[in-house]
Amino acid sequence: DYIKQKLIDVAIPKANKVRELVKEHGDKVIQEVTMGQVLTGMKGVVGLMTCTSKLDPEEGIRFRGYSIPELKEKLPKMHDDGEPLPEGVFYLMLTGEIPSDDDVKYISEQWALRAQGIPTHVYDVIEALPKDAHPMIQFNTAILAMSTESQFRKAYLVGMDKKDYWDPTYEGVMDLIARLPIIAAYIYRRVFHQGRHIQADPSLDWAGNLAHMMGHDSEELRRLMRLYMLIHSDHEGGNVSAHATHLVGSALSNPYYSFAAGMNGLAGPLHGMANQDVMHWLNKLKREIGSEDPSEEQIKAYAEDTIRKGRVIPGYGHAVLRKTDPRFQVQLDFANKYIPDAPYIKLVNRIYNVVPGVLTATGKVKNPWPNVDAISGSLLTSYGIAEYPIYTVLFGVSRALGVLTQLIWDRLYGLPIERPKSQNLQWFIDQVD
Ligand code: CMX
Repeated sequence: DYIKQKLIDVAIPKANKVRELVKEHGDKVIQEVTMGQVLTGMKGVVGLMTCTSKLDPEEGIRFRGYSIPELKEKLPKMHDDGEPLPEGVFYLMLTGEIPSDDDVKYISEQWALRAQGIPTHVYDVIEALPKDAHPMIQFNTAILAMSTESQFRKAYLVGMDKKDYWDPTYEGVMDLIARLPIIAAYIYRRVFHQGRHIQADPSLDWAGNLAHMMGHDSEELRRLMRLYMLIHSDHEGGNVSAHATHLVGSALSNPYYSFAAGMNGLAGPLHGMANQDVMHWLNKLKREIGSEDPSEEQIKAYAEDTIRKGRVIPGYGHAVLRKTDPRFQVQLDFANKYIPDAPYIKLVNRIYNVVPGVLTATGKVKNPWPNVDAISGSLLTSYGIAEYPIYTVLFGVSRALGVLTQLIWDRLYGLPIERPKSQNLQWFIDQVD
């Protein structure tokens, strides 16, 4: 595997640098932290080192320095006018370099190969769950069940030098990423298509295959799936799914345990489950107004009512972003290119015209603009994937690319167990007395 050798070459000087920073500059003060920051979710507190991507409040996400529009231009594609292959962003996050067509092809082939051989007990575990168990319950259970395959655990038991931990981690990560689309499609077909499963087509790319196994085979939908898998792949280190994966991984839990932890976080309504909740909000709006085509005035009144009832408007707001999420914008561009007249897209646009004003008027929402989840479900629905509970699973398949790449890097850097200090309420009171 030439990628492994490449990784060693890139990583050794960086790992040495990390050791040097700790040893020579460990006492350097880098930040002041306020009481408010600690008590409101540690926003802005630099407590993690993540190299796969970085989030700018105004500009949005950059993967190893490249914005989404830049990636659309630079990463290899299946078709010139199509979307970049997610294999490419994985390679970029892993090695720090823009891949060639051959690199991307190699990863596609590796994943197709590694996708084979999911043990039968994983399917048995899924089948043991009720069909109406939320797909995220089934997805996360399957991820844990797959951890019987962990190379890391086996190698650790045999006994291994710390500096080699990254190697079985890499193996586990590659296997896990390769297998997630099969698991996601299996759950989708089990729950929503009477268990009529569709075999993988090893000649297809990773995301195209996912669309195929879900039973949605149009070229346009494959393109949408490639885009979806690209843009959800990473969002810096402090978001719940990335942070949870990293935290659990810091105990040397294997990639399956670590990723399952991240996915349990993604299943929360303030994080990845928001994409499903947006659709519920939107359909309830239509039902309550009694129209398939609500006006801006009607949407405004409905949004104000949501706020009055003490609820959040899903798909809007962000803990870091302070502008329209470029991940929202790129999906809107896709919709405008292929399906500008789709009713759901029209509705998304109308909501976009109204909701930021409603949120701003509350005087407390720090970011009134749409995030990635404000449109993803409407796009998928417009293409016939109208089973909302699968949306967070799709988000999860994509998120594996970033958080698991970072897990390999955590091992390459030799990062230790994470153990921040906590204090009780009296301690905080004492700080101001
Ligand atoms: N609708 C209503 N109120 C909102 C809001 C929204 N979309 N976004 C923020 N607020 C409220 C907060 O609930 C908070 O209210 P209180 O002070 O009464 O508790 C206040 O505005 C300040 O919050 P904030 O600092 O602006 O936002 P946070 O960093 O605390 O939370 C987020 C960020 C994303 C959880 C929040 O904006 C939200 O709940 N949005 C809706 C859910 C959503 O779309 N989540 C997906 C995010 C992207 C992802 O991870 O997938």
